Amino acid sequence: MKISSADVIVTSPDRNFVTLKITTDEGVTGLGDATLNGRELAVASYLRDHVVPLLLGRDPHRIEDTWQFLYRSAYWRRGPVTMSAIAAVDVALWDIKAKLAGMPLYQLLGGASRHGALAYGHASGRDVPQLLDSVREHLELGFRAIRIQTAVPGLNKVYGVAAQPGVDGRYDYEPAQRTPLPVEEDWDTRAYLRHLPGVFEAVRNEFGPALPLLHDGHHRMTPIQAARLGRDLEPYDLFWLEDCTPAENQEALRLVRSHTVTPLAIGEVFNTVWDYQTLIREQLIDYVRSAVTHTGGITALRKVLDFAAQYQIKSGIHGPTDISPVGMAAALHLDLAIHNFGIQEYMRHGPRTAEVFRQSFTFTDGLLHPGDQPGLGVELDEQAAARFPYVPAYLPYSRLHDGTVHDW
Ligand code: EZ4
Ligand code: CO
Repeated sequence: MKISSADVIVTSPDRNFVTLKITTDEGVTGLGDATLNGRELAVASYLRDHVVPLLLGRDPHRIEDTWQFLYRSAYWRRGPVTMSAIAAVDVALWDIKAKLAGMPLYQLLGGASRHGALAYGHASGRDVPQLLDSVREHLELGFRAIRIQTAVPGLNKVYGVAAQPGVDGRYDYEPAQRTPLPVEEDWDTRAYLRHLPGVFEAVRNEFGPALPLLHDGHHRMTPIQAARLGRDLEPYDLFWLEDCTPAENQEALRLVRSHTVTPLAIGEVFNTVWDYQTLIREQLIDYVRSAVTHTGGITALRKVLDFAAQYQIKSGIHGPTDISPVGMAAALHLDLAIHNFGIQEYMRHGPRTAEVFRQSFTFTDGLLHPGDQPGLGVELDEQAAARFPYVPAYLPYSRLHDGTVHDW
């Protein structure tokens, strides 16, 4: 069997998505998610201009060989654009292999290790009453673990807080910002550090000690600030504190870790195992946050997670709305199969996204399941996709009150 064509489909139903569709000479197709939020067309070009010509005529069954060929023959190592492109090829080939086997993909990864993947939803509020309402809405939707993000007094707009409560509980707090320039937000770490522990106290008082609560620091703290926040949040027993520092400097986590027992999660902007080497070997984190789609696909992320498993570190696969339903499905198959599953992030996509991507996953009693269709269980409606052309969109960025650019 040979790969006879590979097409890159860019569509923007509720936000921009890039999808790779690989077709074999026997007519079997596979899908991979190549979406890199805010830099979408770079991956589309990497695939169209540099990867698709290499795929034509190859045996679609040779997933490991294709992965190594694309990684090593590029000469230039790593990076989000390269690794997102390789991930899309990898996932599309797994989709094809599972369809040919007549099995849902998780069966080829070793079969189910659990009934479903515990998912966490995103609650947020501009003040505490609004946040408590948002938590209640998520509990009513069936979530059994909840991320807490809040506005900070004195700041106009803060990461993770919905501009307005969404329709039927769903919201995009950072919709593909369809503006010609990135939106500017303001930031003040000291104000944030003063405010956040009281918010968690209010949430615990309202919902009790059992509900798993998460929080995303979104790369904004220095190591000593992160150490203090982790310590101050200990009474509220977080499931995790995510991205407490910009973790390009892996050694910084030694300092955080030596001061707090709040569990730490890191890695949504990482793209290879090398970004985790010190973090995993020295047990400086508790959860691996990588997306399947930005870390070289199922083949590569599985290896990172197997490495992590030797240190009792678990998965927390990235699942925001900028991962397409194809990327989410890949995550769910991996979640179901691996032993060291931790939790799965789940922000629900908008209604137009569901018109373009026909999905077969389920969400029951707080657990996600990828379904039992052969392959990934996602189909792309190309006519629907064509109705939503690409719109340039940027992630926001932050400045401090004196105008200094800060990490967003
Ligand atoms: O801001 O995916 O934990 N989730 C996150 C996300 C990221 C976006 C950036 O593209 O931090 O919401
Ligand atoms: Co995050």
